[in-house]
Amino acid sequence: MKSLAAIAALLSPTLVRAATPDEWKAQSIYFMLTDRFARTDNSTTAPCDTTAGKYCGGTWRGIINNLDYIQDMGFTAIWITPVTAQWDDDVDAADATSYHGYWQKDLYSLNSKFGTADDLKALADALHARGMLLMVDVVANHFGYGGSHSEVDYSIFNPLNSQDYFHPFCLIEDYDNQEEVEQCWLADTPTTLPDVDTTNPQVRTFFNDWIKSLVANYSIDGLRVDTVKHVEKDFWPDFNEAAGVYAVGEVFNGDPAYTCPYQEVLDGVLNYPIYYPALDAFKSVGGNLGGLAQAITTVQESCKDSNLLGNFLENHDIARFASYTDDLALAKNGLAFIILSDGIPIIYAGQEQHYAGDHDPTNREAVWLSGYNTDAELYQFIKKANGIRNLAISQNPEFTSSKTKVIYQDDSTLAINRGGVVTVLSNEGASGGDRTVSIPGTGFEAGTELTDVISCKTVTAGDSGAVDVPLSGGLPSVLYPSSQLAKSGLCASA
Ligand code: ABC
Ligand code: CA
Repeated sequence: MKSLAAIAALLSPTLVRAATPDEWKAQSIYFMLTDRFARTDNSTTAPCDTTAGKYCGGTWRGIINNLDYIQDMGFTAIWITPVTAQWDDDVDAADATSYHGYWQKDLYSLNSKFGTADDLKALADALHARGMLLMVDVVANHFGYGGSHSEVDYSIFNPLNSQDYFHPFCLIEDYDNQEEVEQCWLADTPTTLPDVDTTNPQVRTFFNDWIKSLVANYSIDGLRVDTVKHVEKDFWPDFNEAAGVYAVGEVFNGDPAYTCPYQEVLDGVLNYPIYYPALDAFKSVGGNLGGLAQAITTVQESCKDSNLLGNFLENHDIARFASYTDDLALAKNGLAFIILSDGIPIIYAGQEQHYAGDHDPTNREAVWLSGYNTDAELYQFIKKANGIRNLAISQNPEFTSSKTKVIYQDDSTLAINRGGVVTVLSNEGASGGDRTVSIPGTGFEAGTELTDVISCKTVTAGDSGAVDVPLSGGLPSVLYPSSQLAKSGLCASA
């Protein structure tokens, strides 16, 4: 018997998608702050001073207008910042504002700065019509209020309209004290973040009912869940279940022993455990590739399923990659690793334009100011890396479940094989010279012609799958059988 969801999907294929964790394994995600990606008027000159912390005018309609830019880079999904109504929705406060969307006051209303309910539904429809998915950011840990903890008027919150639904005030100071991390408040003045008493059964019912309706009302395919480590673990399984879609949680901690256990209560977590070693490997010439090789194994062993983790090298909370180094070859190696190793790649809007903003709030530059330049070097690189990943997924049903194997490593080279895509990474940077590295055990049959989809040069696999890989200018090499590139649009095959 077909499930109701399956019948509904048949009746309305573009409206009902509710994607499962397995379907998400095959996606590649472009993440944006709605306020900073695109405006309804399509302006590419509207100023946006990141340090002012004000709304810059991005909207859901703006995203709809620029989906070609995202899809042509090879992305199959987008993640947008929270959609709920905010404490200063219509007020431009003297201080920072809620342009990021993490200061909610009403779960059942939308942030009118970004558009109407119809606009949000139109975004889901526009994505689905392209075969793309919508991931929305949600917050259960706190609400937001302009003022200090002692000034909060709880009656404006919906549906948690009473102080009884919140923890008494205390500020998180010791991030090693888990009880404090869960029960105290994340921030206070100028904006305070009243911490929800998520142990209260009635509160749990509120959240589970809400998430179910949000996903249904706006045809949401997946969730990015904020501040997961600030809520007790046993809150999450029912929440994830009520959502009925893949959920990837934010657990801001680089230690796999701390972060991976959260994958027992949510489908996935953001891959902070691989972020730090990946940054150390590529943020400077001569970076630590051995540490990254080690981390690949540790994460595979510590997390329930490394292919359900969300991989990234940048986001709105951390310094952008280009703030460490403007070396494009290093940036390309970092991107190749994030896109072609275990997990679901997440690229933060502006990364493709090599934006160099440092910490919050300067890392939140408006993408329109780049003019959506599709000739940008990293735009074209991401397009290739996503392209080969999407091709491998379409040709190899095992790709999304296969695990990255480290097949070679020396001081300046790290070679990995995931699902038949061999990626040879370098930490030499753009001034790296020409060299040839012999990579053993690539898994390719002797005599197979391989194309490096980055340089479009070909090599032939030797005995036992050993390949002499030419590297130049510190660029990564991504090897795939030439015969399988036909009609892919990669290299000369277009
Ligand atoms: C605003 C200002 C900031 C100011 C802050 C107090 O107020 O812009 O300059 O510092 C939203 C907005 C922010 C805003 C905050 C607070 O709200 O986007 O602009 O900051 O009003 C999520 C979201 C984030 C969002 C919120 C709140 C949560 O992604 O955008 O912020 O809804 C903690 C939380 C994490 C949160 C992050 C911003 O803060 O756990 O959920 N992100 C350590 C701690 C982490 C901590 C992190 C950053 O510092 O362990 O818990 O994250 O403060 C590694 C360790 C890590 C360690 C890092 C630094 O080093 O393994 O554990 O992280 O080695
Ligand atoms: Ca909490």
